Amino acid sequence: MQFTISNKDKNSNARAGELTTEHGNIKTPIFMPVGTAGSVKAVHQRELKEDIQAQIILGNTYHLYLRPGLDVLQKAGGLHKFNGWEKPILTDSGGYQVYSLSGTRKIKEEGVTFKSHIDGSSHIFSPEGVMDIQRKIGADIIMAFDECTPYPCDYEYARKSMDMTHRWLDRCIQQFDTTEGHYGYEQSLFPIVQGSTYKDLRKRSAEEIASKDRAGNAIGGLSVGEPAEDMYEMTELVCDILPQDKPRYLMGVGTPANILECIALGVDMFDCVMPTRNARNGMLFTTEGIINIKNKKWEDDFSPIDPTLGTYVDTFYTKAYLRHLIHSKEILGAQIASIHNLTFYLWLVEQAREQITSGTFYEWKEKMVKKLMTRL
Ligand code: PRF
Repeated sequence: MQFTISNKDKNSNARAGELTTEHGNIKTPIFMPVGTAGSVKAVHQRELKEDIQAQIILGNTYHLYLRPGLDVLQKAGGLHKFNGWEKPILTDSGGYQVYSLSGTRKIKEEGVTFKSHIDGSSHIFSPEGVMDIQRKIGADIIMAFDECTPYPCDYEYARKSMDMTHRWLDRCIQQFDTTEGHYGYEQSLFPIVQGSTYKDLRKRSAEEIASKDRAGNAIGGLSVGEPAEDMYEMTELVCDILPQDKPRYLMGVGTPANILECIALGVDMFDCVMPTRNARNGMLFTTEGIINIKNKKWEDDFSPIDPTLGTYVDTFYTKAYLRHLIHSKEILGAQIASIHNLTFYLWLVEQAREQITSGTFYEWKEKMVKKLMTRL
């Protein structure tokens, strides 16, 4: 995997670049739609590719391992073949889903034992096991096994957890570097910085992760309930330490404003369930600001959803019709709203990229952040 930076912003740490994988190139900064169980909820692959123009999507080790399971994925020839998405895929390691989804779980040095949220069966995720599973799923980018600390988190817990995440990383690297992919294309391992909201821990973690010299690096443990200011402070501190010439991925972030602020701090890759999850509840991110489509205000507004974006759903369907569909819990409402929100997120990072390239990113970002968070 290669990463080339084409432009750097003069007034911030934003950069525009390109990441090369064997399933295609990814122009950065990029937003990655979340496809937890091998599907981006309510959106099919042709829409993802042609309307939304997604360049890479996410999958989750935790979900895919539990269902459909590795046998099916291997027989299919890997996740790309199974779900028909031919472009790059990144899988999260389960280091986060195990904590947020499974019921009872026990974290030990060896790994995490947990019960499936589907049938209550017992499983263990270890750093080695999670490398093997992600090899079999076949993502282009795979994530190290980590513990994402909750917020708030006391200093001692955060320190011990971070040290364990670092020891787990060494085991991930050992396993990853002594095994091969199953499907003949290259896979790359990204380690994850932790350290909660403690500056000294974040610094140590970023130095440790940087020293591993992997193809890209991730920042975890943020956007878990801490104030946005803390998230920006930690992201800035970590970006200053992580290598300049490698992509930086901020996990699970965030709102459109969070994304623009973190691009300014030097982040290249983002993912978040917000555009799809909020879409299903009727919250739309638009080029003019945030809309709660359920509000009475839109009942007889027959204007298109967001014509600036130019996609089929944004120019063809009206706000009033989408409001009706969401109120009636029609599946089509979830589909239209999800395609719209993802198109908006991909449009936003593309705009950021163009602004970085033309040297006007910082001024544009300041204006956009205010506009995008306006409630219409
Ligand atoms: N670790 C992993 N996945 C994640 C996170 C993390 O800390 C987060 C935190 N925002 C989202 N997804 N492995």
